[in-house]
Amino acid sequence: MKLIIATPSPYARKVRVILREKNIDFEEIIDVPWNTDTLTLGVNPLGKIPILLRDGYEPLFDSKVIVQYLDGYKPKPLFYPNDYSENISARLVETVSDGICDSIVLIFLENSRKEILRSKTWIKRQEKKIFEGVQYLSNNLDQKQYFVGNHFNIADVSGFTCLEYLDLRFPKFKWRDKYKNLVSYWNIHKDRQSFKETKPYSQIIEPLDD
Ligand SMILES: N[C@@H](CCC(=O)N[C@@H](CS)C(=O)NCC(=O)O)C(=O)O
Repeated sequence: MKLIIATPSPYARKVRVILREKNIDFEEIIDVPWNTDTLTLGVNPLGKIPILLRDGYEPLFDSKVIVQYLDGYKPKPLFYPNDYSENISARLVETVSDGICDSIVLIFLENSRKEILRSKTWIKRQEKKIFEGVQYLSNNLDQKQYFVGNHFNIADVSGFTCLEYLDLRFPKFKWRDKYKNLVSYWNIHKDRQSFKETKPYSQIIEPLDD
């Protein structure tokens, strides 16, 4: 299997972590999906990474679809819990974490436009989603070691990845000052090998002209 990724991407990171946790052999191909020569062309009509390439089968895209596929391909350890109620709760945490990352990406892109073209109202709208999303994660976690149930699953992969994406792209928020339970959580999980090997870092993207 091959996985097309971008090094800062939190969505790609979810899949990169889970492939490692499941001990599946794969090759990572680094792309910059925002650039004109992106490898997503003709592979994902939405032009987004992550994309999982499998010999003889159609490409899979969207982190949730890929993780669902990997859970079927190699069920142990399972990332979408079998228990119905845990499954829904874990998907909610994943949805909020991904949504926070969506807003961070939108702000990042808005800020890469010429200053005169940037909309403060749009940025504020996205910031509200980030602030309320992180509050949701903190309330949901409470003092637990895992977001859902008593095992590491998709909720933890998404939640942890989201926190480190905040560090990379939205450090001015300083979530560590306000959410001590998230800090304890981050400390518990930060040395996990799959997280250490996939720490996000920036890429150079082509500037947006207009
Ligand atoms: N819902 C998608 C989101 C993927 C996504 O937005 N990827 C970004 C990189 S962080 C991308 O490739 N963006 C390129 C574009 O929108 O043109 C998932 O979970 O995989």
